[in-house]
Amino acid sequence: MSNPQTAKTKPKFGHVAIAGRPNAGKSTLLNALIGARLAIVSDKPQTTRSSIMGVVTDPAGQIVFFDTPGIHKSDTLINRRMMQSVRAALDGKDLLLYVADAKAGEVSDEEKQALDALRRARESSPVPAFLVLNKIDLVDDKRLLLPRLQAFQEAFPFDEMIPVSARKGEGLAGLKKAIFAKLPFGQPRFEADYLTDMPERNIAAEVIREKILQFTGEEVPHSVAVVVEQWVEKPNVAHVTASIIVEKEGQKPILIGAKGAMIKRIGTEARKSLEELLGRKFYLELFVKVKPKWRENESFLNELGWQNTSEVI
Ligand SMILES: Nc1nc2c(ncn2[C@@H]2O[C@H](COP(=O)(O)OP(=O)(O)OP(=O)(O)O)[C@@H](O)[C@H]2O)c(=O)[nH]1
Ligand SMILES: [Mg+2]
Repeated sequence: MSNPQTAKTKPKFGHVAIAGRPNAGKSTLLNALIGARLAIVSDKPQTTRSSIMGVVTDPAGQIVFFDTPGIHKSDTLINRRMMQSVRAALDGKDLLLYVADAKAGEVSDEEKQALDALRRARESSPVPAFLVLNKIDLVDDKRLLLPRLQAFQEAFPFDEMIPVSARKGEGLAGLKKAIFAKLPFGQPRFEADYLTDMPERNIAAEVIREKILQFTGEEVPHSVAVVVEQWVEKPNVAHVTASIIVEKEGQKPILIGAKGAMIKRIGTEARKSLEELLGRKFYLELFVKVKPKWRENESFLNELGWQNTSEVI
């Protein structure tokens, strides 16, 4: 017989993947759950390019989350690599969170395609899946949520459906509780203050890319990659040199701006975010370089950390 006292105190441990369409709010959700702005966020689709791990430590146990790139068409080499990263992140997890935009209305064709990808990914290992209906702060008439939830339930056999606002923090306590209820018992595997396995170099590159996504228009975002070239630790400050890679000569002046105003703004804001995230001082030096067709360049993508895997979602 189980003792209710021990059942209550026995910790839970599990791996949870966060998937969904581009722009659904997956990275915002990860950040809200772990309480740090670890994954970069923007209003442009395809912001996240590779899987990002974030650990939540709670009195109920520990959850290792994996934020993933939005599920979209694998039409270029970079997009195929992004989808391989989703596939790898879904593999062997205890639970999947499928994030969808509550304000987007009915289940679109793109959404159905993404759910098909999820279904295929689950074929090898039938893990439970929750629908996280996000951005409910944008739905004024909350009665509209019910038919949306029903439409999703018809499209995919979700174990649970939870409406939330990742931005406002609404519904997140309930979501966490539902996640813990589904996870197996297990001891924590990380120190209580452990946040991620992401190397600081990658965090710096991502923070710089976030500022570029925020400050530049439609033309630039998908053409940009950031590479940290040098990282020198000095007594009170880390000197970081990074290159912003673009595809065309014409994109260089957009990033540099009039009298260097844009690159200065990107650098200043990235430095502030980095200092807040990593809790120490940084000195950032940024360069802009042109590398034609880098998104189709196999060795450059490998250098950026998108390893090739044989499976495609
Ligand atoms: N109003 C509102 N906006 C949200 C909410 N969650 C996310 N957003 C916004 O939605 C946009 C996309 O958020 P992200 O977290 O980058 O979305 P994502 O799913 O990670 O996107 P990709 O990485 O491109 O797949 C950003 O502008 C967020 O601020 C929410 O709960 N409410
Ligand atoms: Mg994202």
